Amino acid sequence: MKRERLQKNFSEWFSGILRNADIMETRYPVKGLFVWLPHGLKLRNHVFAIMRGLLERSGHQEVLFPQLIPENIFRKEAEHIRGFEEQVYWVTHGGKDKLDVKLALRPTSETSIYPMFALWIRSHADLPIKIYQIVNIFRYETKMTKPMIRLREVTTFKEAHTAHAKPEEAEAQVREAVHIYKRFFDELGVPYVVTKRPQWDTFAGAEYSIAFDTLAPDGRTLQIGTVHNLGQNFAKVYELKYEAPNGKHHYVYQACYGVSERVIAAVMMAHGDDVGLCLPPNVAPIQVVIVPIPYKGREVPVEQIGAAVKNELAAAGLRVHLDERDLRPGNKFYYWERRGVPLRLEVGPEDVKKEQVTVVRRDTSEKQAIAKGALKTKVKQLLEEITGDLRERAWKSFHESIEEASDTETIKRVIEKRGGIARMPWCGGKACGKALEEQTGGDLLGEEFDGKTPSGACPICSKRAKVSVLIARTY
Ligand code: 5CA
Ligand code: ZN
Repeated sequence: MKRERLQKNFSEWFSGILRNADIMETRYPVKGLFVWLPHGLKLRNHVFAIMRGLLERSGHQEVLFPQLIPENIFRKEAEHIRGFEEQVYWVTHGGKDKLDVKLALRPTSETSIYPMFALWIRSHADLPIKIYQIVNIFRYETKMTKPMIRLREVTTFKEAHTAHAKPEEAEAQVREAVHIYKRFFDELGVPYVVTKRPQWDTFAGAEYSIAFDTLAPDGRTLQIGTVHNLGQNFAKVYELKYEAPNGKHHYVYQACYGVSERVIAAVMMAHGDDVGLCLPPNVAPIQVVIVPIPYKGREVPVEQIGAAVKNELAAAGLRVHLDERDLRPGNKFYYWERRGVPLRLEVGPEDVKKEQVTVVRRDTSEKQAIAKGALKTKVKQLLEEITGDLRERAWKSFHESIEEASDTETIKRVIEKRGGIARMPWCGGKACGKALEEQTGGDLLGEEFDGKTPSGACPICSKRAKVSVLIARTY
């Protein structure tokens, strides 16, 4: 698979794919808002089904909260407001009437959910609470908007919110969330680094934030998920208190964690190539496409076998499509390649005669014949192989883009010239962190979660390094 055009001009590749692979209509007349098209929406639903499964299996319950938040309630947590003030859309009128209390379109849902937690939490027996919802949110983003990546209406915001009796339980919840997200991205074959964001880049209202970043083909990192330890910051302003067995009242400890459709962009960019999409079988809307190759006078057996193959694979639980359109096979091949269908089956007169089917892998273009009797087993096996190979290839190239650096010149070379992530020693001081960002043009992603203690000195102050930190140019 060639990824030259993709790496050289990622933006153009990305917008081309959205249109040509029937993922998204980008001409909606409001900036930062886009339309999901059928193939894209199916992809989205498969991706988020994996997330739902992971959350349900770890004891999270799905809920659905309203989209509007009264201003007075929204404004309770000072840090949170400072972080979101500039990004909120306000509803000020109902018809011709000016509303007494303005209503915020949720930019995230802490301030909508936690007042209800206050009503639900009475005793220690009500804890822990672990809920999630998949909803739309609005953020008036001022950086350049981009479909799926930086939206003003995020249509697929999965946010989980928890409450616990003890600080160590909130801490453990953060670790569980990190584990869930790792499983999620591993299922999608999307490579990532996990870092603890520097203090100045912490989520508004959180004690600390853990973030997942992947790498776009142009060498910039993309934050694809975050996990926040909220401590008691929200509990104190929303009066989230429980009664302990000894009759004393305590504030709860909280965590929240979120991902958005940005992860779908990450799937597309991790596995795509110059032809177009290349989707992992577990989320591909169509896993196998069958293209009949009829020759004059021999159409009938080809079409019959095509239909039989389709029925057999569908009965085996695969998402399979038989392309019976009146188009040249070559055009059909290209059409499905662009859409990222993992396997193509061809049935021609020669296949009919030999009682076989020809199968072509989207990722490697490898072609082989499968005997009719082995079809089901072999197709399933190939889909599994593709899943593994895609993940491995993506991780390999990701690892190759992370380089050790001990001085600002090397950092610049790593993140600028080639594009990638530099790992370097850092004293942990804010002034040095800011200086590093300024001198290299990158952003500190943060200290690696569960990272090793570094050897070496901070490139700015030359003091012994406290942590290993990652730096990159970011989206
Ligand atoms: N309440 C917390 C956790 S649910 C929260 O809002 N965290 S967040 O702001 O970091 O957002 C979670 C994730 O949503 C981010 O890591 C990012 O991947 C994604 N995201 C945030 N803003 C946007 C946006 N404007 N467009 C697309 N995705 C976004
Ligand atoms: Zn320093």
